[in-house]
Amino acid sequence: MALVDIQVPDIGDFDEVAVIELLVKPGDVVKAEQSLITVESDKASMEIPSSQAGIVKELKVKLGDKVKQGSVIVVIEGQGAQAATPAIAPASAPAPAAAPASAPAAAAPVAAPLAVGPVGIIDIRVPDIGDFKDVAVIELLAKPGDAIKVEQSLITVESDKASMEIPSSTAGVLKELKVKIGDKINIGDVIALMEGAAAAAAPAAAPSPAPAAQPAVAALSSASAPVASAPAVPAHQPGAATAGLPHASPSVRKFARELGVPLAEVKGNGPKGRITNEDVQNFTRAVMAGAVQTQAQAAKAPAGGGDGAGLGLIPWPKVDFAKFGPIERKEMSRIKKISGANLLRNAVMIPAVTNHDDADITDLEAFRVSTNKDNEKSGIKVTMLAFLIKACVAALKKFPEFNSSLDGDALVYKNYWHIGFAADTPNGLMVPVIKDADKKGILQISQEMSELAKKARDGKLSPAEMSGATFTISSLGGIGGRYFTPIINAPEVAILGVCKSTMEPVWNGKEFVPRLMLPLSLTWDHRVIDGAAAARFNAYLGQILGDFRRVLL
Ligand code: CAO
Repeated sequence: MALVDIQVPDIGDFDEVAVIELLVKPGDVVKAEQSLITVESDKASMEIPSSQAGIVKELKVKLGDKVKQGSVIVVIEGQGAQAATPAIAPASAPAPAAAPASAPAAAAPVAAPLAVGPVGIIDIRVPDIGDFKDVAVIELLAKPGDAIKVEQSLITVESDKASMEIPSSTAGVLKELKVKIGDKINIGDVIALMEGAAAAAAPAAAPSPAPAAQPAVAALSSASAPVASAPAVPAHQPGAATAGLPHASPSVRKFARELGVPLAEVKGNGPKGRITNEDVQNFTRAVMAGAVQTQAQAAKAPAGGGDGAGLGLIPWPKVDFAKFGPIERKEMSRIKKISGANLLRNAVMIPAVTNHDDADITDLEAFRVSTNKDNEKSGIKVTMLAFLIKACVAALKKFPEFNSSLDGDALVYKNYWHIGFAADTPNGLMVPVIKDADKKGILQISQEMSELAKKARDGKLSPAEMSGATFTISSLGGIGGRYFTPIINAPEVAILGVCKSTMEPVWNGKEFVPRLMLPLSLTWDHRVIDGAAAARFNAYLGQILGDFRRVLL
Protein backbone atom coordinates (compact mmCIF):
# COMPACT_ATOMS: atom_id res chain seq x y z
CA MET A 1 0.00 0.00 0.00
CA ALA A 2 1.34 3.37 -0.94
CA LEU A 3 1.98 6.01 1.65
CA VAL A 4 0.58 9.32 0.53
CA ASP A 5 1.35 12.77 1.92
CA ILE A 6 -1.79 14.83 2.32
CA GLN A 7 -1.00 18.48 1.81
CA VAL A 8 -2.76 21.74 2.50
CA PRO A 9 -4.48 22.71 -0.74
CA ASP A 10 -4.85 26.21 -2.12
CA ILE A 11 -6.36 28.19 0.74
CA GLY A 12 -6.45 31.49 -1.00
CA ASP A 13 -4.93 34.65 0.40
CA PHE A 14 -4.10 32.98 3.66
CA ASP A 15 -0.38 32.73 4.02
CA GLU A 16 0.06 30.87 7.28
CA VAL A 17 -2.85 29.64 9.32
CA ALA A 18 -2.89 27.97 12.72
CA VAL A 19 -3.98 24.41 13.30
CA ILE A 20 -6.72 24.62 15.90
CA GLU A 21 -8.20 21.16 15.78
CA LEU A 22 -7.06 17.64 14.92
CA LEU A 23 -10.01 15.66 13.66
CA VAL A 24 -8.29 12.30 13.17
CA LYS A 25 -5.58 10.24 14.84
CA PRO A 26 -3.16 7.53 13.65
CA GLY A 27 -5.01 4.30 12.95
CA ASP A 28 -8.24 6.03 11.92
CA VAL A 29 -9.81 4.91 8.68
CA VAL A 30 -10.71 7.97 6.65
CA LYS A 31 -12.83 8.44 3.59
CA ALA A 32 -11.94 10.69 0.69
CA GLU A 33 -13.11 14.23 1.49
CA GLN A 34 -13.21 13.53 5.21
CA SER A 35 -11.87 16.49 7.19
CA LEU A 36 -8.49 15.89 8.85
CA ILE A 37 -7.72 19.15 10.65
CA THR A 38 -9.22 22.59 11.16
CA VAL A 39 -7.17 25.71 10.56
CA GLU A 40 -8.00 29.25 11.47
CA SER A 41 -6.94 32.80 10.78
CA ASP A 42 -8.63 35.88 12.14
CA LYS A 43 -10.86 36.01 9.09
CA ALA A 44 -11.59 32.38 8.36
CA SER A 45 -11.72 28.90 9.69
CA MET A 46 -11.62 25.94 7.41
CA GLU A 47 -11.29 22.22 7.48
CA ILE A 48 -8.67 20.50 5.42
CA PRO A 49 -10.02 17.29 3.95
CA SER A 50 -8.20 14.15 2.88
CA SER A 51 -7.71 13.83 -0.84
CA GLN A 52 -8.26 10.10 -0.64
CA ALA A 53 -9.47 7.21 1.47
CA GLY A 54 -7.08 5.16 3.58
CA ILE A 55 -5.65 4.69 7.05
CA VAL A 56 -4.02 7.56 8.92
CA LYS A 57 -0.40 6.51 9.49
CA GLU A 58 0.96 9.72 10.95
CA LEU A 59 -0.13 13.25 11.82
CA LYS A 60 2.52 15.69 10.70
CA VAL A 61 1.09 18.67 12.59
CA LYS A 62 0.05 19.46 16.13
CA LEU A 63 -2.23 22.07 17.63
CA GLY A 64 -0.85 25.57 17.22
CA ASP A 65 1.39 24.72 14.26
CA LYS A 66 1.27 27.16 11.38
CA VAL A 67 0.63 25.64 7.95
CA LYS A 68 0.29 26.96 4.43
CA GLN A 69 -0.43 25.69 0.98
CA GLY A 70 1.70 22.59 0.36
CA SER A 71 2.42 21.78 4.01
CA VAL A 72 2.12 18.05 4.64
CA ILE A 73 -0.41 17.48 7.37
CA VAL A 74 -1.07 13.75 7.40
CA VAL A 75 0.45 10.60 5.94
CA ILE A 76 -2.18 8.16 4.72
CA GLU A 77 -1.78 4.56 3.72
CA GLY A 78 -3.79 4.88 0.60
CA GLN A 79 -6.20 2.43 -0.88
CA GLY A 80 -4.85 2.31 -4.35
CA ALA A 81 -4.75 5.96 -5.32
CA GLN A 82 -1.32 7.44 -5.67
CA ALA A 83 -1.94 11.07 -6.16
CA ALA A 84 -2.04 13.44 -3.25
CA THR A 85 -4.15 15.97 -5.06
CA PRO A 86 -6.04 17.98 -2.50
CA ALA A 87 -9.62 16.92 -2.65
CA ILE A 88 -11.04 20.38 -2.43
CA ALA A 89 -8.91 21.62 -5.26
CA PRO A 90 -10.92 21.98 -8.39
CA ALA A 91 -9.65 20.48 -11.62
CA SER A 92 -7.96 23.73 -12.42
CA ALA A 93 -6.91 26.43 -10.07
CA PRO A 94 -9.32 29.34 -10.08
CA ALA A 95 -8.22 32.17 -12.24
CA PRO A 96 -7.65 35.31 -10.27
CA ALA A 97 -10.20 38.00 -10.83
CA ALA A 98 -9.34 40.59 -13.35
CA ALA A 99 -6.83 42.92 -11.84
CA PRO A 100 -7.33 46.61 -12.29
CA ALA A 101 -5.80 47.61 -15.52
CA SER A 102 -3.19 49.67 -13.83
CA ALA A 103 -2.36 47.33 -10.94
CA PRO A 104 1.24 46.22 -11.06
CA ALA A 105 1.84 42.61 -11.88
CA ALA A 106 3.29 41.97 -8.46
CA ALA A 107 -0.10 42.47 -6.91
CA ALA A 108 -1.79 39.96 -9.16
CA PRO A 109 -1.02 36.53 -7.63
CA VAL A 110 -3.60 37.04 -4.95
CA ALA A 111 -6.84 38.88 -5.14
CA ALA A 112 -7.54 41.82 -7.27
CA PRO A 113 -10.33 43.22 -5.21
CA LEU A 114 -9.88 46.79 -6.19
CA ALA A 115 -11.32 48.46 -9.21
CA VAL A 116 -12.36 52.01 -9.63
CA GLY A 117 -15.81 52.64 -11.00
CA PRO A 118 -17.35 55.97 -11.85
CA VAL A 119 -16.01 59.00 -9.97
CA GLY A 120 -14.52 57.78 -6.73
CA ILE A 121 -16.76 54.73 -6.41
CA ILE A 122 -14.71 51.61 -5.85
CA ASP A 123 -15.84 48.06 -6.54
CA ILE A 124 -15.03 45.72 -3.68
CA ARG A 125 -14.54 42.26 -5.08
CA VAL A 126 -14.19 38.81 -3.63
CA PRO A 127 -10.45 38.16 -3.31
CA ASP A 128 -8.79 34.80 -3.85
CA ILE A 129 -10.65 32.55 -1.45
CA GLY A 130 -8.86 29.40 -2.41
CA ASP A 131 -10.58 26.36 -3.77
CA PHE A 132 -14.02 27.52 -2.88
CA LYS A 133 -16.69 28.09 -5.47
CA ASP A 134 -20.23 29.30 -5.13
CA VAL A 135 -19.95 30.04 -1.43
CA ALA A 136 -23.06 31.34 0.25
CA VAL A 137 -23.33 34.75 1.84
CA ILE A 138 -24.49 34.08 5.39
CA GLU A 139 -23.99 37.40 7.08
CA LEU A 140 -23.90 41.07 6.13
CA LEU A 141 -21.54 42.88 8.47
CA ALA A 142 -22.03 46.43 7.19
CA LYS A 143 -24.79 48.51 5.68
CA PRO A 144 -24.93 51.44 3.26
CA GLY A 145 -23.81 54.62 4.93
CA ASP A 146 -21.36 52.85 7.27
CA ALA A 147 -17.84 54.26 7.49
CA ILE A 148 -15.57 51.36 6.68
CA LYS A 149 -11.92 50.91 7.55
CA VAL A 150 -9.42 49.04 5.41
CA GLU A 151 -9.56 45.36 6.36
CA GLN A 152 -12.95 45.71 7.98
CA SER A 153 -15.08 42.68 7.22
CA LEU A 154 -18.09 43.35 5.01
CA ILE A 155 -19.73 39.95 4.70
CA THR A 156 -19.29 36.39 5.91
CA VAL A 157 -19.45 33.54 3.45
CA GLU A 158 -19.66 29.87 4.15
CA SER A 159 -19.06 26.66 2.29
CA ASP A 160 -19.47 23.22 3.74
CA LYS A 161 -15.84 23.25 4.85
CA ALA A 162 -15.14 26.81 5.81
CA SER A 163 -16.52 30.11 6.83
CA MET A 164 -14.67 33.30 6.15
CA GLU A 165 -15.12 37.00 6.24
CA ILE A 166 -14.52 39.11 3.19
CA PRO A 167 -12.82 42.35 4.16
CA SER A 168 -12.90 45.65 2.42
CA SER A 169 -9.79 46.42 0.43
CA THR A 170 -10.21 50.13 1.00
CA ALA A 171 -11.47 52.63 3.52
CA GLY A 172 -14.49 54.73 2.74
CA VAL A 173 -18.22 54.95 3.02
CA LEU A 174 -20.24 51.95 1.95
CA LYS A 175 -22.53 53.06 -0.88
CA GLU A 176 -24.17 49.79 -1.74
CA LEU A 177 -23.99 46.12 -0.90
CA LYS A 178 -24.25 44.11 -4.09
CA VAL A 179 -25.09 40.85 -2.34
CA LYS A 180 -27.77 39.64 -0.01
CA ILE A 181 -27.95 36.73 2.38
CA GLY A 182 -28.14 33.46 0.50
CA ASP A 183 -26.38 34.72 -2.66
CA LYS A 184 -23.64 32.50 -4.00
CA ILE A 185 -20.37 34.26 -4.80
CA ASN A 186 -17.03 33.50 -6.41
CA ILE A 187 -13.62 35.08 -6.73
CA GLY A 188 -13.82 38.42 -8.49
CA ASP A 189 -17.52 39.04 -7.84
CA VAL A 190 -18.37 42.58 -6.81
CA ILE A 191 -19.82 42.53 -3.32
CA ALA A 192 -19.98 46.22 -2.53
CA LEU A 193 -19.52 49.71 -3.84
CA MET A 194 -17.44 51.98 -1.73
CA GLU A 195 -17.02 55.68 -1.88
CA GLY A 196 -13.35 55.57 -1.04
CA ALA A 197 -11.76 57.86 1.49
CA ALA A 198 -8.65 57.21 -0.53
CA ALA A 199 -10.49 57.28 -3.84
CA ALA A 200 -8.26 60.01 -5.20
CA ALA A 201 -5.26 57.79 -4.52
CA ALA A 202 -6.92 54.79 -6.12
CA PRO A 203 -4.74 52.18 -7.75
CA ALA A 204 -4.82 53.78 -11.13
CA ALA A 205 -2.53 56.41 -9.75
CA ALA A 206 -0.95 54.45 -6.95
CA PRO A 207 1.92 52.30 -8.01
CA SER A 208 1.90 50.36 -4.77
CA PRO A 209 -1.57 49.17 -3.84
CA ALA A 210 -0.23 46.42 -1.62
CA PRO A 211 -2.39 47.02 1.44
CA ALA A 212 -5.53 46.94 -0.63
CA ALA A 213 -4.50 44.05 -2.79
CA GLN A 214 -4.02 41.49 -0.05
CA PRO A 215 -6.66 42.15 2.51
CA ALA A 216 -6.88 38.70 3.97
CA VAL A 217 -3.16 38.20 4.19
CA ALA A 218 -2.62 41.54 5.84
CA ALA A 219 -5.35 40.76 8.31
CA LEU A 220 -3.58 37.59 9.36
CA SER A 221 -0.69 39.54 10.75
CA SER A 222 -2.89 40.98 13.44
CA ALA A 223 -4.49 37.68 14.23
CA SER A 224 -2.29 36.33 16.93
CA ALA A 225 -3.10 38.24 20.05
CA PRO A 226 -5.11 35.70 21.98
CA VAL A 227 -6.24 36.41 25.50
CA ALA A 228 -3.79 34.63 27.73
CA SER A 229 -6.48 32.99 29.79
CA ALA A 230 -9.01 32.45 27.03
CA PRO A 231 -10.13 28.88 26.72
CA ALA A 232 -9.74 27.33 23.31
CA VAL A 233 -13.03 27.28 21.48
CA PRO A 234 -13.48 24.62 18.86
CA ALA A 235 -14.05 25.76 15.34
CA HIS A 236 -17.46 25.47 13.91
CA GLN A 237 -18.60 22.85 11.51
CA PRO A 238 -20.82 24.40 8.90
CA GLY A 239 -23.75 22.20 8.21
CA ALA A 240 -23.27 20.51 11.58
CA ALA A 241 -21.81 17.38 10.04
CA THR A 242 -19.75 16.77 13.16
CA ALA A 243 -21.97 16.66 16.17
CA GLY A 244 -21.52 19.15 18.97
CA LEU A 245 -19.14 21.71 17.46
CA PRO A 246 -20.44 25.25 17.59
CA HIS A 247 -21.44 26.83 14.34
CA ALA A 248 -20.16 30.40 14.22
CA SER A 249 -18.16 32.72 12.00
CA PRO A 250 -14.50 33.49 12.79
CA SER A 251 -15.19 36.95 14.16
CA VAL A 252 -17.89 35.59 16.45
CA ARG A 253 -15.55 32.89 17.72
CA LYS A 254 -12.80 35.47 18.25
CA PHE A 255 -15.23 37.69 20.14
CA ALA A 256 -16.31 34.72 22.27
CA ARG A 257 -12.69 33.83 23.01
CA GLU A 258 -11.94 37.40 24.11
CA LEU A 259 -14.83 37.31 26.54
CA GLY A 260 -14.05 33.77 27.67
CA VAL A 261 -17.48 32.62 26.50
CA PRO A 262 -17.74 28.84 26.00
CA LEU A 263 -19.21 28.87 22.51
CA ALA A 264 -20.36 25.28 22.78
CA GLU A 265 -22.86 26.43 25.40
CA VAL A 266 -24.30 29.29 23.36
CA LYS A 267 -27.53 28.69 21.47
CA GLY A 268 -27.32 29.98 17.92
CA ASN A 269 -30.23 32.02 16.65
CA GLY A 270 -28.83 32.75 13.20
CA PRO A 271 -29.71 30.89 10.02
CA LYS A 272 -29.18 27.12 10.41
CA GLY A 273 -28.62 27.64 14.13
CA ARG A 274 -25.49 29.72 13.56
CA ILE A 275 -24.24 31.63 16.61
CA THR A 276 -24.21 35.37 16.04
CA ASN A 277 -22.42 38.19 17.85
CA GLU A 278 -25.71 39.05 19.48
CA ASP A 279 -26.08 35.49 20.78
CA VAL A 280 -22.66 35.78 22.43
CA GLN A 281 -23.56 39.16 23.92
CA ASN A 282 -26.89 37.89 25.22
CA PHE A 283 -25.23 34.82 26.70
CA THR A 284 -22.64 37.02 28.46
CA ARG A 285 -25.36 39.27 29.85
CA ALA A 286 -27.37 36.32 31.06
CA VAL A 287 -24.32 34.84 32.80
CA MET A 288 -23.40 38.18 34.34
CA ALA A 289 -26.93 38.65 35.57
CA GLY A 290 -26.80 35.17 37.08
CA ALA A 291 -29.68 34.03 34.90
CA VAL A 292 -27.49 31.41 33.24
CA GLN A 293 -24.54 29.42 34.54
CA THR A 294 -21.73 28.16 32.35
CA GLN A 295 -20.86 24.51 32.79
CA ALA A 296 -17.57 25.56 34.40
CA GLN A 297 -19.44 27.72 36.91
CA ALA A 298 -21.93 24.99 37.62
CA ALA A 299 -19.10 22.57 38.30
CA LYS A 300 -17.54 25.02 40.77
CA ALA A 301 -20.76 26.23 42.42
CA PRO A 302 -21.06 25.38 46.10
CA ALA A 303 -23.68 22.82 46.99
CA GLY A 304 -27.00 24.54 47.42
CA GLY A 305 -25.61 27.79 45.98
CA GLY A 306 -28.20 29.87 44.12
CA ASP A 307 -27.70 30.42 40.43
CA GLY A 308 -29.48 33.74 40.42
CA ALA A 309 -32.04 32.40 37.95
CA GLY A 310 -35.24 34.31 37.72
CA LEU A 311 -33.73 37.78 38.06
CA GLY A 312 -36.02 38.59 35.17
CA LEU A 313 -33.89 41.41 33.84
CA ILE A 314 -35.34 43.30 30.93
CA PRO A 315 -33.24 43.42 27.75
CA TRP A 316 -30.54 46.03 27.28
CA PRO A 317 -32.05 49.14 25.64
CA LYS A 318 -31.34 49.37 21.94
CA VAL A 319 -31.21 52.95 20.79
CA ASP A 320 -30.48 54.27 17.34
CA PHE A 321 -28.32 57.13 18.61
CA ALA A 322 -27.85 58.48 15.09
CA LYS A 323 -31.50 59.50 15.17
CA PHE A 324 -30.67 62.16 17.72
CA GLY A 325 -27.42 63.53 16.36
CA PRO A 326 -24.11 62.70 14.75
CA ILE A 327 -22.29 59.72 16.22
CA GLU A 328 -19.00 57.91 15.85
CA ARG A 329 -18.62 54.23 16.68
CA LYS A 330 -15.26 52.99 17.97
CA GLU A 331 -14.32 49.45 18.90
CA MET A 332 -13.25 49.17 22.53
CA SER A 333 -9.71 48.06 23.28
CA ARG A 334 -9.13 44.39 24.10
CA ILE A 335 -8.21 45.30 27.67
CA LYS A 336 -11.40 47.31 28.10
CA LYS A 337 -13.49 44.44 26.82
CA ILE A 338 -11.85 41.95 29.15
CA SER A 339 -11.85 44.21 32.19
CA GLY A 340 -15.44 45.23 31.41
CA ALA A 341 -16.61 41.64 31.57
CA ASN A 342 -14.77 41.13 34.87
CA LEU A 343 -16.08 44.36 36.38
CA LEU A 344 -19.63 43.50 35.40
CA ARG A 345 -19.38 40.06 36.97
CA ASN A 346 -17.90 41.53 40.15
CA ALA A 347 -20.46 44.32 40.35
CA VAL A 348 -23.37 41.95 39.81
CA MET A 349 -22.23 39.02 41.90
CA ILE A 350 -20.74 40.69 44.98
CA PRO A 351 -23.01 42.27 47.59
CA ALA A 352 -20.65 45.20 47.99
CA VAL A 353 -20.83 48.08 50.44
CA THR A 354 -18.55 51.12 50.59
CA ASN A 355 -17.45 52.93 53.77
CA HIS A 356 -15.96 56.40 53.45
CA ASP A 357 -13.55 57.91 55.95
CA ASP A 358 -10.74 60.46 56.16
CA ALA A 359 -7.19 60.01 57.39
CA ASP A 360 -5.08 62.83 58.75
CA ILE A 361 -1.83 62.57 56.76
CA THR A 362 -0.34 65.96 57.71
CA ASP A 363 2.72 64.47 59.41
CA LEU A 364 3.07 61.62 56.93
CA GLU A 365 3.06 64.05 54.02
CA ALA A 366 5.80 66.11 55.69
CA PHE A 367 7.80 62.90 56.15
CA ARG A 368 7.18 61.92 52.51
CA VAL A 369 8.38 65.31 51.26
CA SER A 370 11.54 65.15 53.38
CA THR A 371 12.17 61.55 52.31
CA ASN A 372 12.02 62.60 48.70
CA LYS A 373 14.42 65.46 49.39
CA ASP A 374 16.87 63.09 51.11
CA ASN A 375 16.57 60.65 48.24
CA GLU A 376 16.71 63.13 45.42
CA LYS A 377 19.87 61.59 44.03
CA SER A 378 18.54 58.01 44.08
CA GLY A 379 15.90 58.86 41.47
CA ILE A 380 13.25 57.05 43.48
CA LYS A 381 10.19 59.19 44.09
CA VAL A 382 7.95 58.24 47.00
CA THR A 383 4.22 58.96 46.57
CA MET A 384 1.48 58.54 49.14
CA LEU A 385 0.48 55.28 47.48
CA ALA A 386 3.63 53.51 48.72
CA PHE A 387 2.75 54.45 52.31
CA LEU A 388 -0.82 53.34 51.71
CA ILE A 389 0.34 49.93 50.52
CA LYS A 390 2.40 49.48 53.66
CA ALA A 391 -0.41 50.78 55.90
CA CYS A 392 -2.92 48.44 54.24
CA VAL A 393 -0.66 45.45 54.89
CA ALA A 394 -0.70 46.34 58.60
CA ALA A 395 -4.51 46.66 58.56
CA LEU A 396 -4.88 43.41 56.61
CA LYS A 397 -2.75 41.63 59.20
CA LYS A 398 -4.95 42.98 61.98
CA PHE A 399 -8.18 42.11 60.09
CA PRO A 400 -7.29 38.91 58.21
CA GLU A 401 -10.72 38.39 56.63
CA PHE A 402 -9.94 41.38 54.38
CA ASN A 403 -7.04 39.32 53.01
CA SER A 404 -9.18 36.26 52.34
CA SER A 405 -11.20 34.83 49.44
CA LEU A 406 -14.47 32.96 49.28
CA ASP A 407 -14.23 29.40 48.05
CA GLY A 408 -17.68 27.88 48.03
CA ASP A 409 -18.80 27.87 51.63
CA ALA A 410 -15.25 28.27 52.98
CA LEU A 411 -12.98 31.27 53.48
CA VAL A 412 -9.39 30.98 52.35
CA TYR A 413 -7.09 33.12 54.53
CA LYS A 414 -3.88 34.01 52.79
CA ASN A 415 -0.65 34.27 54.74
CA TYR A 416 0.95 36.45 52.13
CA TRP A 417 0.26 40.07 51.36
CA HIS A 418 0.36 40.90 47.67
CA ILE A 419 -1.13 44.32 46.97
CA GLY A 420 -2.57 45.22 43.56
CA PHE A 421 -2.78 48.84 42.47
CA ALA A 422 -4.98 50.16 39.67
CA ALA A 423 -2.96 51.86 36.95
CA ASP A 424 -4.49 54.08 34.33
CA THR A 425 -3.09 53.24 30.88
CA PRO A 426 -3.92 54.43 27.37
CA ASN A 427 -5.49 51.02 26.69
CA GLY A 428 -7.53 50.86 29.87
CA LEU A 429 -7.24 49.87 33.47
CA MET A 430 -4.51 47.43 34.52
CA VAL A 431 -3.77 46.10 38.01
CA PRO A 432 -0.11 45.26 38.57
CA VAL A 433 0.74 43.58 41.86
CA ILE A 434 3.43 44.34 44.47
CA LYS A 435 4.28 40.88 45.74
CA ASP A 436 5.15 40.34 49.42
CA ALA A 437 4.59 43.98 50.27
CA ASP A 438 4.94 43.08 53.97
CA LYS A 439 8.61 42.25 53.40
CA LYS A 440 9.46 45.41 51.48
CA GLY A 441 10.34 48.93 52.58
CA ILE A 442 8.74 52.11 51.28
CA LEU A 443 11.59 52.84 48.87
CA GLN A 444 11.52 49.37 47.35
CA ILE A 445 7.74 49.52 47.01
CA SER A 446 8.00 52.96 45.35
CA GLN A 447 10.59 51.73 42.91
CA GLU A 448 8.63 48.59 41.99
CA MET A 449 5.47 50.62 41.65
CA SER A 450 6.98 53.04 39.19
CA GLU A 451 8.51 50.17 37.17
CA LEU A 452 5.23 48.25 37.09
CA ALA A 453 3.20 51.38 36.26
CA LYS A 454 5.53 52.10 33.34
CA LYS A 455 5.25 48.54 32.09
CA ALA A 456 1.46 48.82 32.37
CA ARG A 457 1.40 52.01 30.34
CA ASP A 458 3.69 50.43 27.73
CA GLY A 459 1.48 47.33 27.55
CA LYS A 460 4.35 45.16 28.72
CA LEU A 461 3.03 43.67 31.95
CA SER A 462 3.28 39.90 32.09
CA PRO A 463 0.32 37.86 33.37
CA ALA A 464 2.44 36.94 36.42
CA GLU A 465 2.88 40.61 37.25
CA MET A 466 -0.89 41.04 37.34
CA SER A 467 -1.85 37.99 39.33
CA GLY A 468 -1.93 36.86 42.93
CA ALA A 469 -3.18 40.07 44.57
CA THR A 470 -4.84 39.64 47.95
CA PHE A 471 -6.12 43.23 48.18
CA THR A 472 -6.20 46.16 45.76
CA ILE A 473 -5.80 49.91 46.08
CA SER A 474 -7.23 52.23 43.48
CA SER A 475 -5.71 55.68 43.88
CA LEU A 476 -7.08 58.72 42.12
CA GLY A 477 -5.05 60.90 44.45
CA GLY A 478 -2.86 62.24 41.69
CA ILE A 479 -5.95 63.33 39.75
CA GLY A 480 -8.61 64.58 42.13
CA GLY A 481 -12.09 63.96 43.43
CA ARG A 482 -13.42 63.34 46.92
CA TYR A 483 -14.78 59.81 47.29
CA PHE A 484 -15.81 57.01 44.93
CA THR A 485 -17.03 53.44 45.13
CA PRO A 486 -14.42 51.10 43.64
CA ILE A 487 -15.49 47.65 42.43
CA ILE A 488 -13.92 44.68 44.18
CA ASN A 489 -11.39 42.76 42.13
CA ALA A 490 -12.70 39.20 42.62
CA PRO A 491 -11.75 36.83 44.16
CA GLU A 492 -10.48 39.47 46.58
CA VAL A 493 -13.02 40.63 49.13
CA ALA A 494 -12.15 44.30 49.55
CA ILE A 495 -10.62 47.24 47.74
CA LEU A 496 -9.49 50.65 48.96
CA GLY A 497 -10.25 53.74 46.88
CA VAL A 498 -8.16 56.81 47.61
CA CYS A 499 -8.75 60.38 46.44
CA LYS A 500 -6.80 63.61 46.59
CA SER A 501 -5.80 64.93 49.99
CA THR A 502 -6.86 68.47 50.86
CA MET A 503 -6.10 70.87 53.64
CA GLU A 504 -9.16 71.13 55.90
CA PRO A 505 -10.06 72.79 59.18
CA VAL A 506 -10.20 70.06 61.81
CA TRP A 507 -11.52 70.58 65.35
CA ASN A 508 -8.96 69.42 67.92
CA GLY A 509 -11.19 69.94 70.94
CA LYS A 510 -10.23 73.55 71.42
CA GLU A 511 -9.88 75.05 68.00
CA PHE A 512 -9.94 74.39 64.29
CA VAL A 513 -6.50 73.55 62.94
CA PRO A 514 -5.47 73.07 59.31
CA ARG A 515 -4.82 69.37 58.64
CA LEU A 516 -4.13 67.49 55.42
CA MET A 517 -6.97 65.00 55.06
CA LEU A 518 -6.96 61.98 52.78
CA PRO A 519 -10.36 60.64 51.63
CA LEU A 520 -10.61 56.84 51.83
CA SER A 521 -13.34 54.66 50.32
CA LEU A 522 -13.30 51.01 51.34
CA THR A 523 -15.55 48.65 49.36
CA TRP A 524 -16.07 45.23 50.92
CA ASP A 525 -17.91 41.99 50.26
CA HIS A 526 -20.76 41.74 52.72
CA ARG A 527 -20.76 37.95 52.51
CA VAL A 528 -17.36 37.95 54.19
CA ILE A 529 -17.10 41.21 56.09
CA ASP A 530 -19.62 43.14 58.12
CA GLY A 531 -20.04 46.88 58.50
CA ALA A 532 -18.48 47.11 61.95
CA ALA A 533 -15.31 45.33 60.76
CA ALA A 534 -15.13 47.67 57.78
CA ALA A 535 -15.45 50.74 60.00
CA ARG A 536 -12.73 49.36 62.28
CA PHE A 537 -10.48 48.62 59.32
CA ASN A 538 -10.81 52.20 58.08
CA ALA A 539 -10.33 53.64 61.56
CA TYR A 540 -7.19 51.55 62.07
CA LEU A 541 -5.88 52.53 58.65
CA GLY A 542 -6.49 56.17 59.61
CA GLN A 543 -4.53 55.70 62.85
CA ILE A 544 -1.57 54.22 61.00
CA LEU A 545 -1.56 56.95 58.38
CA GLY A 546 -1.89 59.51 61.20
CA ASP A 547 1.12 58.08 62.99
CA PHE A 548 3.12 55.79 60.75
CA ARG A 549 5.23 54.49 63.65
CA ARG A 550 2.27 52.21 64.39
CA VAL A 551 3.28 50.10 61.36
CA LEU A 552 6.12 48.86 63.50
CA LEU A 553 3.87 47.69 66.34
N1 CAO B 1 -3.42 63.29 47.36
C1 CAO B 1 -2.75 64.34 46.83
N2 CAO B 1 -1.78 64.18 45.92
C2 CAO B 1 -1.48 62.95 45.53
C3 CAO B 1 -2.12 61.83 46.05
C4 CAO B 1 -3.13 62.03 47.01
N3 CAO B 1 -3.81 61.02 47.53
N4 CAO B 1 -1.61 60.72 45.46
C5 CAO B 1 -0.68 61.14 44.62
N5 CAO B 1 -0.60 62.47 44.65
C6 CAO B 1 0.31 63.32 43.89
C7 CAO B 1 1.69 62.73 43.85
O1 CAO B 1 2.42 63.07 44.99
C8 CAO B 1 2.22 63.36 42.59
O2 CAO B 1 2.54 64.71 42.88
P1 CAO B 1 3.79 65.46 42.21
O3 CAO B 1 3.58 65.33 40.73
O4 CAO B 1 3.69 66.84 42.72
O5 CAO B 1 4.99 64.75 42.66
C9 CAO B 1 1.01 63.40 41.67
O6 CAO B 1 -0.12 63.31 42.53
C10 CAO B 1 0.95 62.28 40.65
O7 CAO B 1 1.09 61.03 41.31
P2 CAO B 1 1.09 59.70 40.43
O8 CAO B 1 -0.27 59.43 39.97
O9 CAO B 1 2.13 59.83 39.39
O10 CAO B 1 1.62 58.60 41.42
P3 CAO B 1 0.82 57.64 42.39
O11 CAO B 1 1.86 56.82 43.03
O12 CAO B 1 -0.09 58.36 43.25
O13 CAO B 1 -0.04 56.73 41.41
C11 CAO B 1 -0.56 55.23 39.65
C12 CAO B 1 0.54 55.84 40.50
C13 CAO B 1 0.04 54.28 38.63
C14 CAO B 1 -1.52 54.46 40.55
C15 CAO B 1 -1.32 56.37 38.96
O14 CAO B 1 -0.49 57.01 38.03
C16 CAO B 1 -2.60 55.96 38.30
O15 CAO B 1 -2.60 55.34 37.24
N6 CAO B 1 -3.73 56.33 38.92
C17 CAO B 1 -5.06 56.07 38.38
C18 CAO B 1 -5.65 54.81 38.98
C19 CAO B 1 -7.05 54.64 38.52
O16 CAO B 1 -7.38 54.86 37.36
N7 CAO B 1 -7.94 54.26 39.42
C20 CAO B 1 -9.34 54.18 39.14
C21 CAO B 1 -9.72 52.77 39.05
S1 CAO B 1 -11.44 52.61 38.95
O17 CAO B 1 -11.70 52.94 37.40
